[in-house]
Amino acid sequence: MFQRISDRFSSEKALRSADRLPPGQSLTTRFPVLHYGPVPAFDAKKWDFRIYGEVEREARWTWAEFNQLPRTKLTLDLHCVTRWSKMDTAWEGVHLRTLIEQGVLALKPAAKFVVQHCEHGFTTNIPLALALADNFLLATHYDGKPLDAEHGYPLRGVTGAIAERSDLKDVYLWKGGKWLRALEFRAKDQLGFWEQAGYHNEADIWGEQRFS
Ligand SMILES: Nc1nc2c(c(=O)[nH]1)N[C@H]1C(S)=C(S)[C@@H](COP(=O)(O)O)O[C@H]1N2
Ligand SMILES: [Mo]
Repeated sequence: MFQRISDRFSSEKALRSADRLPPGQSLTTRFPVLHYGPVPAFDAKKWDFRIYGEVEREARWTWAEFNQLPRTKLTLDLHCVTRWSKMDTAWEGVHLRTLIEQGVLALKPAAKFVVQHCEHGFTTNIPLALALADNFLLATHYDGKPLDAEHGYPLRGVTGAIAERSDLKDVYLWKGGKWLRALEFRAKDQLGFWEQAGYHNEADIWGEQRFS
């Protein structure tokens, strides 16, 4: 027990000096589950994923169609506003910039913000620049396996920090919506569920933008 705690302190110290552990955060090796409301059931026959708003063509994909999209692997450090951080998490899924590059998705110039729409009406909003950045993924897999139900199966937004990529904007984990069903591209920003409840809209982990 004591050895485990002292190991954790020495890895926290190493990560802080490597600029990977943001202020006010502690390491965990578990994967905590955080959300409001019940875990939704998945029915492949009814599930769809929609893209709408400031786009050239709105889209609606079935689960089978979503699984045909080009895939990307991504390693992220996750930082939760409730002060846990989990490093080196391995994700796989669909990257929005790839969809644009391959002509699957075409945005209108007016698109500046993205709202993630999830089951049960949960929403979270991000700037377009973050939605297209290397550290945001529409994830179907965690650690080589399909997502666990409580972590968002079958699809979630996920965002975090990439080691050595200080050029990216890093935000708290709530900016990734679990049980994702649609992306709405918008000209104007619109606060999501936790943002309306008092969480900071920008959510920068290095500036500790936790609450507004
Ligand atoms: N649909 C949905 N997604 C959500 C939330 C939620 O309440 N509903 N909570 C967010 C919050 S506050 C956090 S910290 C992360 C937690 O993800 P995890 O449970 O996989 O750790 O999910 C985010 N995505
Ligand atoms: Mo959270």
